[in-house]
Amino acid sequence: MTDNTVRQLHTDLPDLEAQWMPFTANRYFKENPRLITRAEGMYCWTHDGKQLLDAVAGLWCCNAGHCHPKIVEAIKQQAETLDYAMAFQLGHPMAFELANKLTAMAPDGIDYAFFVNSGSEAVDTALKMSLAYHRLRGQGERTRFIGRERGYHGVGFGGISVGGMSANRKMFGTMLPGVDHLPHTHNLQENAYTRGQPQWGAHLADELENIVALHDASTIAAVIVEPIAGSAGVLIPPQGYLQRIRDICDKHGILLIFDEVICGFGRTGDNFGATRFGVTPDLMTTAKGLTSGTVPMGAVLAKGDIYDTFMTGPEGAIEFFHGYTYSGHPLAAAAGCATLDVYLEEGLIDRARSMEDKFADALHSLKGEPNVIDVRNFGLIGAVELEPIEGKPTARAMQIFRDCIDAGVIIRTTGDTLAFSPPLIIEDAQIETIIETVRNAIRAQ
Ligand code: PXG
Ligand code: PLP
Repeated sequence: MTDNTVRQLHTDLPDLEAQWMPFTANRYFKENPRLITRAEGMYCWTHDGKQLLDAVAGLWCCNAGHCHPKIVEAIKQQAETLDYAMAFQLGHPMAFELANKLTAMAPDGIDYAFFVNSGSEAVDTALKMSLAYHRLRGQGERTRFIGRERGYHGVGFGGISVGGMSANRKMFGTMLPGVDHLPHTHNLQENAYTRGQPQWGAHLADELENIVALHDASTIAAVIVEPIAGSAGVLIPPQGYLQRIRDICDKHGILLIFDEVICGFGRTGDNFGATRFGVTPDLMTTAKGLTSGTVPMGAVLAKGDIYDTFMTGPEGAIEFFHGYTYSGHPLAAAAGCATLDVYLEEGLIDRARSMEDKFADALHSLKGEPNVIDVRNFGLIGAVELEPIEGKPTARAMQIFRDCIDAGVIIRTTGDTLAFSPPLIIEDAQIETIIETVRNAIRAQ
């Protein structure tokens, strides 16, 4: 850890009014501001000099730890050399290098990367790729998407339509038409306190057959699921569940999209959820850990067959009328290349795997604490679910979140679930600090 005495402090806060903050209680925050002004490794520092241990890697993204020197240096060098290059009909080397590195990490058969700037854009891109793919194959009537209850796929209109978190949907009208949802797999009666994948629940994948029977396979373009649902409370796929979804999609010619925005880049103790669970989708959406959170970037990874299907029109013509000004942005691409090198050179993905048992032991030691009703984990993802205070859902978890910050640890809450997703560089003693801080906060309730 760094010497605290040399850190830069910002004790004078800027005027906070003009920023409309995302997914934040704006009025509470502006009355009780807590700004992060510096970060390094496992730690962040607030404007008033408080050190915080980061148990969620920013927002599930800083997998290599904060301000990794190799990644910082790569971004600096790139900023000095090439700030921006036209992304359409021109290119620059770093984006191609990153595509090579990324597809080398992906499951066999996933050979192409399309760059975007966030997980939400990755999801919209993958949905559009699915529609266009079927149309190019003469199956343009395949227009439906199947998501899942309690899924989170970002906040674009595509993502909230296939997503299954009602708070993120209810204010925004009718969204995309023709979307249906699989049931979620969360069931405390059957699966409370499971370590890793629950045994119960693979049969819930069969609900896809009923949905197919209702709409007819010929109308369905793609199924999109997170290998592990993150934002809606860390829902681990039951044993065999993802394979059954894969089999049903194959049977009916439906594309399978894994949303790997959280599961990618070591979070599950492997390169991706797909590689850890041994199930290969047709398209994968990624973001977050791709640049270890340093520069916004996402990527859709596609099977060769999908790319090839697009490459059939006249040469010299644009094959996919889609892309972003900042697709493959040089700073993001440089950050991505350096990040993937760091994961590899420092063995961080293996490290995540080697830490998962200790992490699970520590989390599950919270069983029996007041109001704890479940503990679940996979890789370096963990969750502790709490009994809500009657009439005040989310209040208990939010109070624990605030108490943990006061005690020097950043955790994340979703509903009345506490979520954990530390940087992959976490040490044993830091796991202990996180869990004991959370234990005290739970007991103080
Ligand atoms: N898909 C999945 C599976 C995600 O987890 C997105 C898409 C959207 O990514 P962008 O980059 O557009 O935010 C996500 C993002 C939380 C939390 O604490 C999770 C996310 C974002 C912010 C907070 O649960 N996931
Ligand atoms: N809106 C306008 C007016 C634009 O010109 C553009 C891009 O050229 C966009 C939105 C999309 O921006 P981006 O490519 O950064 O997603």
